Amino acid sequence: MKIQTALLSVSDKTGIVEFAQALVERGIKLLSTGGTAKMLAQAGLPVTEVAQHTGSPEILDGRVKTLHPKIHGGLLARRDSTEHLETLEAHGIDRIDLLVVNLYPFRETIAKPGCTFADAVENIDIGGPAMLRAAAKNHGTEEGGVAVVIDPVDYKKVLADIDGPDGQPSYALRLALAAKVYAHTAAYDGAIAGYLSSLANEAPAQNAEPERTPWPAMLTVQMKREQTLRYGENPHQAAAFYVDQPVGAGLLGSYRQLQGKELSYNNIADADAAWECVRSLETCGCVIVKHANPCGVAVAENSEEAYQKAFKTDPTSAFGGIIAFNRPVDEKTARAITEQQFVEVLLAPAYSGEALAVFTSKKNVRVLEVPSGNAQNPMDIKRVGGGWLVQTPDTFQVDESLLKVVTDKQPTPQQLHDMLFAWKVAKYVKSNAIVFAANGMTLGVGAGQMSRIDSARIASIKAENAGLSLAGSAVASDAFFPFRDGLDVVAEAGATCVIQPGGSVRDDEVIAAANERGIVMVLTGTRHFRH
Ligand code: 93A
Repeated sequence: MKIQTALLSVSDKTGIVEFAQALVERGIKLLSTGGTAKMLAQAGLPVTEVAQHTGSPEILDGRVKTLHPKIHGGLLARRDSTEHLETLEAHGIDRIDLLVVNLYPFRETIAKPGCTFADAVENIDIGGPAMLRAAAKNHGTEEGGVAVVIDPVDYKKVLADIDGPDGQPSYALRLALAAKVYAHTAAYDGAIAGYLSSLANEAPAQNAEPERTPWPAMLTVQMKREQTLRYGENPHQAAAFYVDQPVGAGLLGSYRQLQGKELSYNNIADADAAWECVRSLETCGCVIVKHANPCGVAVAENSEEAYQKAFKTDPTSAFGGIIAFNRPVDEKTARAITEQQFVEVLLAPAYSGEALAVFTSKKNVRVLEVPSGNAQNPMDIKRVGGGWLVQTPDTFQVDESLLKVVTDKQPTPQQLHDMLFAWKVAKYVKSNAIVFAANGMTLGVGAGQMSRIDSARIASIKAENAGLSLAGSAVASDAFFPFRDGLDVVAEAGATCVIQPGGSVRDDEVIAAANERGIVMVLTGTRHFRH
């Protein structure tokens, strides 16, 4: 069925004049609402106002413009039903074969600072979604149906099909466009529900039960597609990187890529792990990450020294790693990295011109600048089948005043320093995490094991492989030792002080073991699981 009539009613008027012009050139009659019609008429295009077409003027400040049987009948009549088509005839209703609508900018409106409730409500589009849903429902069959366009990027595809052998949008295109519509209207309604329920949570009725959690009943997130990625975690998975709107300075989403190959999905995930860890260090530091776990973390006088120390923890794993700094990178540091290892991604708040010149010789290395800032994600979100798990981020920090010494032996200032450093790193290591450290440098990292004792064993084996001595080192355990065996392993390896949350039913047994071995143990009272 050739397209006879198109209805155009758009808030985002990008490309609409050119598209309408192309439709007119193909002999298609245009119907349109107030603002859109005005724009088309100004461009010299023949257009009939919907109000004139239906014989009903726009009323209630435009709240009712297209809600009319002449519009919805024209969209909804089945093209393969003689009865439906006869009904149209009987009522003098024209078929509408192409619908071009995009909605009142509700999400953009509520994102504006100072948006009033009245602004928000007036930007809830009613007539637009009604037409979109009607047209999408009637996308039809191979023979014919309604094509519905919600996104200006699809204008070209529709024209290409009209110019093709069928003279109308193909069934495949109509189906894809219909699916896009329902996804869009669902998200649009979700945003409205989220907005209203957030207000409902803000102002509880008098004498109402207090809210037990700060979580809104509906959640709306604003994200912009920053980048379509070549693939996801694996080549058979499609992927994209979406960035919060607005994104806070200091968070990975605010990065600027200065050189190098396109970022991959895994690059971004690992870069985030490295960046979050390095920005938690107060003094000049470096973090090397592989597969989302730090394989070397160090603090030092300058970035170059910090890098050399971090590299020493595990030179084997550092190969192909992601390296993050919390201070500007200079030429010396850049040279140390490029001469010593293969690196996938570099992150720092700034680079000197000389450092950037060094990296140009390694043109594949992705160099990211992340502006300084201390924004935090407002929430952590994890996808599970059919839902999302939401939590506040793990921002809790212990300091010396919160530590409880539980052994006979008291820590020396150096031990305290080493334990707090190891503890800081352990927070960024996947559970079960065991981290050996001394003198502002990790010595062995055991990550992601299902039993704590295995993490302890792995951490000490790694130190041995890297030729590092654990004698006199500090150990952090991200959660309590359920039995004394894990403690025995780290003490055997040479650790002389241990920091851990405590809270196991066998704490007494574990503390007794520490006393027996003459080592120091301090409890934080808080754990840092990371999954
Ligand atoms: O106010 S509405 O909810 N009631 C309607 O009947 C209606 N019909 C179209 N909003 C309605 N629209 C929307 O108007 C469209 O979704 C589009 O976003 C906008 C285009 O208006 P104009 O052409 O006047 O700029």
